Amino acid sequence: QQQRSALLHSSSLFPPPPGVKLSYGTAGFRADASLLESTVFRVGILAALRSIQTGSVIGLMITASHNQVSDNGVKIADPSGGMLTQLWEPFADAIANAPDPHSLLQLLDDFVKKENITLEGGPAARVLLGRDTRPSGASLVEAAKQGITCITGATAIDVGVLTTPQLHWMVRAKNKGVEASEHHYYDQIVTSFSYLMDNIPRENSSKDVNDKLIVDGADGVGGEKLEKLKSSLKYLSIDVRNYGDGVLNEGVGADYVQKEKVVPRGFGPSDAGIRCASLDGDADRLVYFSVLSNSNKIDLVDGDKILSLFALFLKEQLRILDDKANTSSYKASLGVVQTAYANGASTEYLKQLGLEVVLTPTGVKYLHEKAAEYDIGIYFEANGHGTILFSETFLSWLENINNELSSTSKGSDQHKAASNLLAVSKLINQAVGDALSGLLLVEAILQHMGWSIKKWNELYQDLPSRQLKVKVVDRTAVITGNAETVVVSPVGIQEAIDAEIAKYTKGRCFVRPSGTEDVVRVYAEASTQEAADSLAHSVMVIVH
Ligand code: 16G
Ligand code: ZN
Repeated sequence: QQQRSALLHSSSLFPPPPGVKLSYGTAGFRADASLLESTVFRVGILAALRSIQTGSVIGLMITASHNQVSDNGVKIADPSGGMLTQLWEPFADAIANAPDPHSLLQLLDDFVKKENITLEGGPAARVLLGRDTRPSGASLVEAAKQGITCITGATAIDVGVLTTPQLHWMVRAKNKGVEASEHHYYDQIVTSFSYLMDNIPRENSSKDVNDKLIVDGADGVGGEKLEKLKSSLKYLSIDVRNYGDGVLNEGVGADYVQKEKVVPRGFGPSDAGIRCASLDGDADRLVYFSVLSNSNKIDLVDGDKILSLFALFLKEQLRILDDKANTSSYKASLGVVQTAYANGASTEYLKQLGLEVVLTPTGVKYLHEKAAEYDIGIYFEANGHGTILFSETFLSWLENINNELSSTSKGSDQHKAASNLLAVSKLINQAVGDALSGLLLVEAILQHMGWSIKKWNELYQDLPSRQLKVKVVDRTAVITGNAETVVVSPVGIQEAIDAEIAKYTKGRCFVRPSGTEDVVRVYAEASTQEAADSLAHSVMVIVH
């Protein structure tokens, strides 16, 4: 009863904006920040309920990633540090859109019953609250706290300004019962990075791999954090630009660089030849690029190429480890997960390396789930979001082998391979794609290989591609199948698209409704840029 009146009272303080319908979408609620207080308050309640149900710490992150600074958003991290279970998404939609406190309470009542959540006498809710650098973040965190603490016994733990992956990492660490502060996060990535750097093969350490890296911080949290972190990174000299003075995501950041294929603000022709990287607004995406001389154009090294670099390195470490004679063998499964946006040339390259490649629909939750099926699952979206997942079974085998090798053949190639793999599993974020730890892994591997960014970029040549968006009356009318590669409904559309594709050499094209914007997206690829443009345009006409 006390609980009910607390909920009724607090929710009356956070009325939903009239006439706005919000949806949890691919990656949480996003909207103009001024519309979000009520939603964030309600997601706070939801997070507390999820914490009670799972008996674990839950995360709540306030961010709108690469979107403009006036937007904001909110999403939940589940006990594993991954995305909120998809089973709860419809409920998140329902409570966000409940018109008044009474209907909200009714929905909560029904949901608590349906999900068997014990509000009294069970475990108390604990929710970690993080936010990016958006000015609207502080007051939204307050709204979230109000929501969380409506639930009797619940605690909101404000961890301040963090990157999205740091918050996910902390949730995961807390639930594993290990040290989970921001300091421990840095400690873990710096230690494993230094370890990998110290293990560099001698023949490569003398090669001329530039140790200089310029990073575009998108004027967001990632740039700010990296600027503080960089002094503890051995063998790497990082020049961080856009770490907070300019407007977040405006002409900067991984999304801008990847989509526009031009230099971010603060970069220019004088940076030509130097390795550059760009983070997005909440530092869960990473792309590399090099500036072309005498222009504002770039050579983009996207998520597909980061994935290829990781895959190549891990495959090699596994091969070396497999050569061992004195250890019990374990056939580790290595799988690669992409979406339909992966450049066709990358998929072909990975398959030709002998790797198993699978496609899933767009959105981290789908890729992550698939990658978790392997001993080592590498996933990346072309836009730069991705990570590497290691299975518990494989990791404990690896720990044993590493110990064994360190007593029988310390310093051998096998021993190094085993410890490199262990270091990668600690460096790379096991909860979600993380631009900071991804960047350090790229840097370590480039040094291992003795490769310049140019050499890396030449692994394969991207096929020219074009992306367009189309405003339609109802984007939900477009239903896709087979990892978004075909349109299932309305009927007839796919046949028409196929007929267009058939006109082009290496033609590939698909359409899908966006999960974050009210548009249908078209992606086309072909052997020349003109052909890719023209294929995209003719398919746009079909969808219109
Ligand atoms: C979200 C997704 C990202 C996806 C993008 C697609 C997460 C954390 N983020 O940003 O993975 O690439 O949406 O947007 O899942 P779209 O549906 O508008 O094309
Ligand atoms: Zn992001």
